[in-house]
Amino acid sequence: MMKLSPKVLHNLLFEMMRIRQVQLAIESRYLENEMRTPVHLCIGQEAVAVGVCANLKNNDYINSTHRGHGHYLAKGGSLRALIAELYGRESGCSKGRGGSMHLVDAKVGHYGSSSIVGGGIPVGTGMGLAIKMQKKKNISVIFFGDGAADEGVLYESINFAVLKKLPVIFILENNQYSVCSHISARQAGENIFHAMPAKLLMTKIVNGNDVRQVYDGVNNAVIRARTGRGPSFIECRTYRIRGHAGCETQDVAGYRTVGEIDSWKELCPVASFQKKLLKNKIITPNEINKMERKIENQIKDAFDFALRSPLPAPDTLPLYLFNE
Ligand SMILES: Cc1ncc(C[n+]2csc(CCOP(=O)(O)OP(=O)(O)O)c2C)c(N)n1
Ligand SMILES: [Mg+2]
Repeated sequence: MMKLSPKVLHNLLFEMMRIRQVQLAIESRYLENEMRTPVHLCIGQEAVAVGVCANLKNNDYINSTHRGHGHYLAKGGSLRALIAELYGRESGCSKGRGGSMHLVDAKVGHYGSSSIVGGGIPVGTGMGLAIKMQKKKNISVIFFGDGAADEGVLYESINFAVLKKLPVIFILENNQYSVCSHISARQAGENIFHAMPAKLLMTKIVNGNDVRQVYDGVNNAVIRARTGRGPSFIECRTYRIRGHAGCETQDVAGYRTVGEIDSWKELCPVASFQKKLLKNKIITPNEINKMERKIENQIKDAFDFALRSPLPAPDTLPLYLFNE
């Protein structure tokens, strides 16, 4: 494992705790029906967003998915603008027009999440091509789920990225489900992608619930991309604790067992990292308490901000449309 400073380790923990608490706060208010958007919570998957984005610079690009709150926050997106977006407010990151599945913030290199499963894959690959053609130094990182990996566009995009040696990193966030369908019903064999010779495409499988494993795996891929050696594919194995969409009570029953969910709760990426840092005396309980208070305040501030922000004015309805 790479040696990381206490400051970096604290930051990894803080970011994961923050994403978890934000998700819980959204969930707790979701049934009020004031957030008029479907939400796909990433509870249980925080280590992927944080471990990946901790390796990136502000001007690196990411493309995200419908389950994208964690990616957005980890890449430096504004919490106020996220919550305002869920409430459909003009001050939201997509001016209240996008909702939870269409977050965007070019200022921090977040070039959008998409409700089209797999939609970000060709876009992020194209952004890698743009970087190369413009001789820029940044890289393009694409988050996508195992459901998106069922689609042909992934293989076309990987082939193109390898062919053109693009600075692209494909991050497969394998939470084992596409809605209610388990991966074993959809994929032949154990590994989704392992067929390319290593020289062409660096591939790696990491424990997606271990932020250190994700960080280290992606670090190598980032170095490879930045030094012009081409794309990588990192599969992060994880689990979605909540249902496909909405809050806990809205998960449909029957497609997975309580025992399965409980066994993954035991592997919570946030609690396990917290425990590790405490055990190794890298953090104190008091420092964790302070982080919790800080996060609570940030969340309260963001919800207050969202709720006092205006809705988009009706006469702005025709703006931001393709109407040629
Ligand atoms: C092109 C397309 N096909 C199907 C859907 C319906 N759909 C929405 S989410 C989803 C599951 C995606 O699973 P995965 O990529 O593993 O992401 P996860 O929900 O697990 O984060 C599906 C099939 C869609 N939105 N877009
Ligand atoms: Mg999935």
